[in-house]
Amino acid sequence: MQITVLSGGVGGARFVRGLLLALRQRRSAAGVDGVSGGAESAPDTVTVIGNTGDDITIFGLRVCPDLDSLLYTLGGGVDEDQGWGRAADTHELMGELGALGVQPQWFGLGDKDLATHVARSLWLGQGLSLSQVTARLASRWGLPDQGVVLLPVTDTPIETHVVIGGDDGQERAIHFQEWWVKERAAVLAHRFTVAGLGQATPAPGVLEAIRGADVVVLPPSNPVVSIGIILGVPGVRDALRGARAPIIGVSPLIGGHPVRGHADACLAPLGVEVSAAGVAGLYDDFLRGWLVDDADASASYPAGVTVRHLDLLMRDLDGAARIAGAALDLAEQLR
Ligand code: FO1
Repeated sequence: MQITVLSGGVGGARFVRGLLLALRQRRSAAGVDGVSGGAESAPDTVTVIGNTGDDITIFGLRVCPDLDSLLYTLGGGVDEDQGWGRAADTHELMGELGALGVQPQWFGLGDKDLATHVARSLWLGQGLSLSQVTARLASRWGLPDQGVVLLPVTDTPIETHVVIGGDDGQERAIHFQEWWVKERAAVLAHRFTVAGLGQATPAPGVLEAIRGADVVVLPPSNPVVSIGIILGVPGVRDALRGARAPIIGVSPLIGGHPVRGHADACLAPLGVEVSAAGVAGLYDDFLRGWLVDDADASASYPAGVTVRHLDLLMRDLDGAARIAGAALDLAEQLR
């Protein structure tokens, strides 16, 4: 199977890790070798299209938080408690920069994590595209061995900015990370803008991965600042509308609350109801199947979308595999 996933950071990465387990379980139940496939069966390929709107340049280094959460989680190197950054990292460099008075200090970069940003920035500076750089990093983390191809949604630098009200009553835009991390999304967002989006083109392989997929999955990532940014790259939404594969989404909201992150603060400026039904409405021009939590079973969903309910809390890897398996089952029924 060719499975294409549109992903943000932490939630998307944990979902993809569960998806890989679900695929291994299915292949083993079917008596087929898990990773490489047997002669009688081609291996599964999971292409992950990652959001790059969260990207930021700090200390002259290009940081791609969602791509890195995917790399570290799938590669077994993530800080499991945070869901981002490296496990058992130290913060010597940030400490020294702080002692020198270098700002910002609100964005915590561990020493091992910084190696990724140094390498990425070096390679970008040498003329490699973000896709090429991401492929190198993916090899370091063993993604190809797992049948995973990680693509940034675009090689064009894009950055999500949040328009907020200033103390003087004038609006001003701040970088998404400043709003998300420094302000904890507690400052009212008036709207989101994405610098560079108008000129952005899908990275090589992105549209092909959508058009050629057997199933496209939207994991429980933020519908506005993760999935919404991917959908905003010219050509991506049209490719989804024209996809031959069923497109299955997993609600990031349970009982009207985000499982993690600040999806509620992101939906409010759009005037979208903070609910599984509200999020489904954002995708109703291409969505075929929608997984919601048992708590949201009785809501009314867009016509033409097949809804299934289950326990959607991804407590651990097995839970993520169970949810990913339900997405594959629903795709099978809709194919
Ligand atoms: N999230 C935080 O809450 N605080 C941080 O200091 C922080 C630093 C950071 C550094 C690298 C990285 O890849 C991610 C980092 N994150 C941090 C997570 C990130 O801000 C967000 O969770 C995502 O961008 C939203 O998907």
